[in-house]
Amino acid sequence: MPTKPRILATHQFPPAVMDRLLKDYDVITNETNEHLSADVILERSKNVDGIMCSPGNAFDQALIDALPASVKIIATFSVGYDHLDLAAAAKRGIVLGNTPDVLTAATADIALLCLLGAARKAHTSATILREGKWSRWTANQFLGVHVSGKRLGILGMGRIGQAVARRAKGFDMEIHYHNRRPVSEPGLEEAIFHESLDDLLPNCDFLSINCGLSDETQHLINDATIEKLPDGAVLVNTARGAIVDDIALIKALKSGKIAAAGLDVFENEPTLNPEYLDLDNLFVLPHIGSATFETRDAMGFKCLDNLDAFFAGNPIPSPITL
Ligand code: 8YV
Repeated sequence: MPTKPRILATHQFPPAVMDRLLKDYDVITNETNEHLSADVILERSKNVDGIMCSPGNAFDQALIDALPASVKIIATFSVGYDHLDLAAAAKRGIVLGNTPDVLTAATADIALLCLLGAARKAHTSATILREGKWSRWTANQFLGVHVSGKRLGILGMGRIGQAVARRAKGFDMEIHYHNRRPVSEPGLEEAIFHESLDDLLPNCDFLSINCGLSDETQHLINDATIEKLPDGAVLVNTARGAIVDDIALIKALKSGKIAAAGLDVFENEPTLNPEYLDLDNLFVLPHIGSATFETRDAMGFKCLDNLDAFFAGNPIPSPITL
């Protein structure tokens, strides 16, 4: 029997994914599921043929340069790949794969949860209830921002942005978006394209961030861009925390320039800026965009499909390219 390729799994993945991984590969597992530092990854990568990782592990240039020559593929358990240095991997001839499509629906669902949660004060009202502090119904309590009929601006009209738009149409929202190019997808014919972010921002009663993180998008939402939003806009981020300058957002939430924010991601995860905790106009979640049983299994199987194709000598189904 030919020897199985050796894979370093930086995390414990869902049980069905681990079963398939362990059946088909010789796996170095992370039994305790603790965060692996770059040094530990290097130490465990000796004689490894491939690595299965997640955005928790930054494969920057230093780490990729130091990987043993045996490592030929890195399959990330994510659609986002800002944690991987593409140029460094290309220079080493390391193939990179990700998991697009399968998490589109789950992430778009969470974007709507964040949008509604922020607009309708879900966090504050539920907390007061749970703390036993809700004494009676009154007409002026827990009033939020009306959603139906409002303008939703989407920054990044890729798969997830489009899925957010489709869902928001169910709430009778008017869709505006900024993207590299206009999209012509069924059901989105009426969505209004804006060539620049500056054009989009004044049209956003709600702004949903759905673009990837790159040098161009880091802190794209900052003091200056927030200023261009209508007063009392609602901000939703389910993409990557670093696209928003947290200091600027906190300032805008305090002043009321931004009425409320719904975040599934934030800078420096998992450490939430403590100033956020004093704000009752924040609805925040711990990066659960793709966290359904079905989605996480499908993401794992996509990673394995990438590995299987690679070790069979075929092009991988979901390559990440420069
Ligand atoms: C994942 C994500 O849950 O896929 C991505 O890029 O941000 C999330 O949906 C997370 O990365 C864990 O792998």
